Amino acid sequence: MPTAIITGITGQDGSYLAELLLKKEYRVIGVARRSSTVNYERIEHIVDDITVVQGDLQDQGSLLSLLEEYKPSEVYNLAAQSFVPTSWNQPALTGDVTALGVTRMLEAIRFVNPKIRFYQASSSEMFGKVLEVPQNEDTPFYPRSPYGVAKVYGHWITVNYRESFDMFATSGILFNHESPRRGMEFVTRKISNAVAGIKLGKTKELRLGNLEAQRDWGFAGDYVEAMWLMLQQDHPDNYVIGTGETHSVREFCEIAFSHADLDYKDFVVMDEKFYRPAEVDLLISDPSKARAALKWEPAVSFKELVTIMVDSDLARLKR
Ligand code: NAP
Ligand code: F7E
Repeated sequence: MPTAIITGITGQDGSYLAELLLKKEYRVIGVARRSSTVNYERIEHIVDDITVVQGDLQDQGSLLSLLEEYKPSEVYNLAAQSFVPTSWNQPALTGDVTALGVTRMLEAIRFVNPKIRFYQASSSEMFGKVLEVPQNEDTPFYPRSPYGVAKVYGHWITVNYRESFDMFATSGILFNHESPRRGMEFVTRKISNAVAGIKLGKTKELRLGNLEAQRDWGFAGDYVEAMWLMLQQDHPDNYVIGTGETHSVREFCEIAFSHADLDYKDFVVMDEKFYRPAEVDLLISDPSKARAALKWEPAVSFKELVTIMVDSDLARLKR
């Protein structure tokens, strides 16, 4: 039975990846940071099938101990301060966790067992003010937030440990992926939750920032499959993962509200508060390398994703 360590187990992707690895008969060790209240909402249904251990990307010793104790063959580094607006309010913390945290995990692997296969959760935010459309593995980076800058560091330190120490260190450059488990502050979940609230008479309006921003949105359940596939290859590499389609926040609103027989124009209010100091206007992936090398394809379409999220929030709020 292979053992995998997942940092960020309490997050959206951590929960889907744990489900996938359990199906593949892995022993799953999920790393959660200590908090005063337990935060297992996304993993409640599998918590008895995995081992949740305390650890923190800000604490080198905790990472070393974990690797020594559980002897994994694969480490998936999904933990991060991942909300872009927070990265302007807490830029140093974002750098410490999202950038330096990667080095701490790579160092722990180098000391304990450099043969461990390592996955780094890199991001399309690294492309930022895009220098090429669509974006592939060779597109230069131009990050537009402290989060994007931290992810560029995380990406390059992963590549550097691969080249310096011959480690199996892979970087998955994933475009936005969403699900009913997405955090409430991200725009897709904010919209699906508001649509459900408005439909059920609990909310009156939805305040949003830039409706024209365009993203390549896929379903998180499809994307964790790509993470696993990357670590099953003969060699470590970098892969872009996305749908190859882009849609605006406005389009997301149109589909989400109309799925509940509502018109978004009656409820969406523009609010300067949600504009960013520097915006990423357009992201669209070229995932042809992943398609060819990993035989990976997303299964859920954009429209399906929107309706799955709205239906899930409607069901939840009705309960
Ligand atoms: P998420 O839901 O925000 O989850 C982040 C996880 O990191 C949470 O479990 C969080 O724990 C944990 N964490 C934060 N600080 C930590 C620390 N100091 N030590 C240990 N754990 C810590 O993010 P996600 O959407 O699942 O994304 C997973 C990864 O992929 C992240 O690295 C993200 O930046 C990256 N990514 C995401 C997307 C996307 O569209 N979802 C796209 C590209 C890349 P708490 O629950 O305690 O906060
Ligand atoms: O914003 C616009 C906003 O916060 C998407 C993270 O997982 O994906 C995510 O980062 C777009 C932006 O995600 C609101 O300006 C409009 O252009 O849902 P988001 P993100 O910033 O793309 C990448 C790939 C990651 O790696 C990150 O970790 O939507 N937008 N109005 C809004 N965004 C929010 N949050 N709230 C609004 O009211």
